[in-house]
Amino acid sequence: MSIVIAVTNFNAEAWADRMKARLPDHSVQIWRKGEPLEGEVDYMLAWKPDPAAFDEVPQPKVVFSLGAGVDHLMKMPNLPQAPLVRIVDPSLTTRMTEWVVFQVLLHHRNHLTYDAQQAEHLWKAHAQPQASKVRVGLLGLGELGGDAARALARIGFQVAGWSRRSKVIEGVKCYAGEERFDEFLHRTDILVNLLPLTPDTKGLVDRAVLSKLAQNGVHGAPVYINAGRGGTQNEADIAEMLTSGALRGASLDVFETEPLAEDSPLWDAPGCVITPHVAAESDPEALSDYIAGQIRGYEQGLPLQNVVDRKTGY
Ligand code: NDP
Ligand code: OXD
Repeated sequence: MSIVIAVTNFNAEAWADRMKARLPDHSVQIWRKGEPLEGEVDYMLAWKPDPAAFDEVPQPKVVFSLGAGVDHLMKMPNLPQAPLVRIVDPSLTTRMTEWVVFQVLLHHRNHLTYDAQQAEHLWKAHAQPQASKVRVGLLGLGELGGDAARALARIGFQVAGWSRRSKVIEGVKCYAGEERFDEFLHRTDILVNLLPLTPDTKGLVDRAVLSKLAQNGVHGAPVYINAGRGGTQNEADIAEMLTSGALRGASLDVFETEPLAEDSPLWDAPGCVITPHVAAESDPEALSDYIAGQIRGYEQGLPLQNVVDRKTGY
């Protein structure tokens, strides 16, 4: 059985070493453009590969995305028809929940104001509403959105979420489908986007959507937070709404083009927190265990887990 690794911006050698250590009876090769591979390929491990990889690598039986998102693969016209498996792992989920909870609390507890005051050596208290007065809404209630929603509910926020199919999550008001989208937005003070990038979600969060967020929240204007994918948002609209005060704040980990351009107005937009796609930097050892476990199970005849639905794109 053989594994091929095709990655950009990841350490291919380290991935190869980890897979060899876990599956010593498998051959592991690294794909490099124009360099022929030896023999058949059973499994391909891919992260933002050069599209030529799919022309040069013999048809694999399974493709593994080395991340939770698969938009980097779904956009490739020559993606093989083999099952496409994505990462679902606690080492990733818990990190994402940390980032989301931290950003929600940062805006809720007015941390940017206190940070600016500290720079001025200014001792000045501001009114602090309780979490139970603040309505957080999550776009996406999947592996990541569901976990973050539960954590925020435990802190005491009024939590709701929106997904494609209806869901039941204790302590979380669940909305589903386009017909309930506006209702969900109207009750939301802090919007957290954890949607995958698909044809249906591309450019979804624009001025029209953000203008539907609650205008009567205890903090005043709403806040927008995104750690899903930048392609689901309109960045010019967000920058303008932060500047005009239509948005009180934002926390953005993902952008349509990464790295974010040096001249993007988002860097200096008031109340905007920017992190460089690190919300859920995950542990490569844990992800390698997950992939090796899936390969072992597959070879014993067990079904693959977390296979992407090609029709919906996630
Ligand atoms: P899941 O597939 O588990 O969840 C996706 C959620 O989005 C589901 O609740 C799904 O609805 C919902 N959804 C998808 N399309 C629509 C739509 N058209 N309308 C309404 N709801 C929709 O994904 P994960 O939670 O594991 O990951 C989410 C995304 O987070 C990834 O795709 C990736 O892009 C991003 N990510 C970012 C990271 C970072 O460091 N910034 C790290 C890891 C992931 P339903 O439940 O009905 O299917
Ligand atoms: C992922 C990511 O999709 O890191 O896992 O964005």
